[in-house]
Amino acid sequence: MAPPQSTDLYRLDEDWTEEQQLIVEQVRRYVDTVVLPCIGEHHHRETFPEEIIAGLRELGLFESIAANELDACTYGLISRELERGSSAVRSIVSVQGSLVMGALQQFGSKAQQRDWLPRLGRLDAWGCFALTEPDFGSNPAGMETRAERTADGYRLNGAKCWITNGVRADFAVVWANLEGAIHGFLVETDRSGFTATPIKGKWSFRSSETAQLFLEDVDVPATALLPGATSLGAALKCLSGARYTIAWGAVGAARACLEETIAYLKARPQFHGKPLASHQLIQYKLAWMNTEIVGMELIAHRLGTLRERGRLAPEQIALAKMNNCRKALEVARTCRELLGANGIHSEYHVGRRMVDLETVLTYEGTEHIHALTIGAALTGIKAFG
Ligand code: TGC
Ligand code: FAD
Repeated sequence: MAPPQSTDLYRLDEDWTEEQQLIVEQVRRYVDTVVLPCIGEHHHRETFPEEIIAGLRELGLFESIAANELDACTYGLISRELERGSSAVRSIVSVQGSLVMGALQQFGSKAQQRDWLPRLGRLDAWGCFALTEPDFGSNPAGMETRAERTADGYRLNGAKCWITNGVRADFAVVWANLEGAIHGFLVETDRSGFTATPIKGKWSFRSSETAQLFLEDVDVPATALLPGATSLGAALKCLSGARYTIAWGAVGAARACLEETIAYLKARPQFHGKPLASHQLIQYKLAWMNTEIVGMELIAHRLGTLRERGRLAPEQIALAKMNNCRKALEVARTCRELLGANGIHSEYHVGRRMVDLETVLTYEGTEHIHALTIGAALTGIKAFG
């Protein structure tokens, strides 16, 4: 029998520079030695994996983001490798890096950037991104959170829902309607009138902290306004950055499911002592999954190239986010099935990955929303309403 091949059948990893391959190896080692040994237990207990933070800090990833040093494909590869461990861990990068630091870098004043970026980069401070509301998820344009001018700043009132890192955050990037247009505000979470309540009882993203935020007459100074964020388009630009990391991350989640499943199928005999991996129907499913993963990775790579050229359009990100999340979830569900009863047990990672991918499919724009973005680009007709 020929020796088994890596699941990277198209040798896509050979395209990366030596430096990128070293970074991939470094993040992979971190995931194997720090994330994977503890993440299942945190998922089970619904607790945040505090012990992974020191290693994440040592990787220097957030300092590179703060210094604008990461090229698009390296950022993508890091997201892919982190999600080999856990979608919830990759989400830390999407929120702290793309949404929060991204909002500061694109729309913050020099003073706001100076105050927060170095601390966020060292993970000495945390931020969260508060767009979704209880009654406005897919349609943030309808938000009810309001800002009004005061003598020396703004007063905010409203509620935000499903906010990742909302309890841990030192400040929230709060999107609020000011005089008919949506603006972004940096709101320190210890301000009077600001409350963050954890959302417990999730069956997906259990190792990620999610919160509901309440703002009751929260007064902030004039310097809290993100000067460049004066329309919903600003929030959507931040989302573009995070959706990019999600498209890459989904590749890592799917590949991790496939690799765990192949190892399992080779070790488990059924029918005449033959390993499950030797049955034709099973090999068909492995082939289908690997083909989908190659496709996902090619899309992510192309997205990276477009981003490096500064030519990334919303519909291109929508296509990658929609396709890669849906395909990753299908791969995870198929792997779960191929592990039989063991597929529903926490001794294996596929079940956790599968339920986490349900969140990944929904947040940062659902499948329908991305399909409608692509549809609008193809036809010139917006069909959201
Ligand atoms: P629309 O009129 O289409 O657009 C308003 C303005 O924004 C511009 N724009 C974009 N700009 C950059 N990137 C994009 N992706 C953009 N999409 C639109 C657009 O050109 C326009 O600009 P201008 O200058 O003409 O004003 O807005 P709409 O109200 O019709 O909404 C469009 C829609 C439905 C696509 C948008 O609302 C949407 O994307 N909805 C989904 C909401 C969503 O994704 N929420 C995510 C919340 S954050 C989150 O989930 C974090 S998860 C955290 C974790 O990883 O743990
Ligand atoms: P809804 O908008 O109510 O949609 C429900 C269903 O209706 C979906 O299937 C959707 O596709 C469909 N639908 C909606 N509109 C249309 C339409 N026009 N046509 C066809 N179908 C439609 N938000 C933040 O702001 N910050 C965060 O940090 C954050 N973190 C999150 C973490 C987790 C674990 C989760 C689960 C969510 C998080 N979110 C966050 C919220 C997330 O972005 C929203 O859940 C998402 O945008 C969808 O909104 P919704 O849940 O209100 O669903």
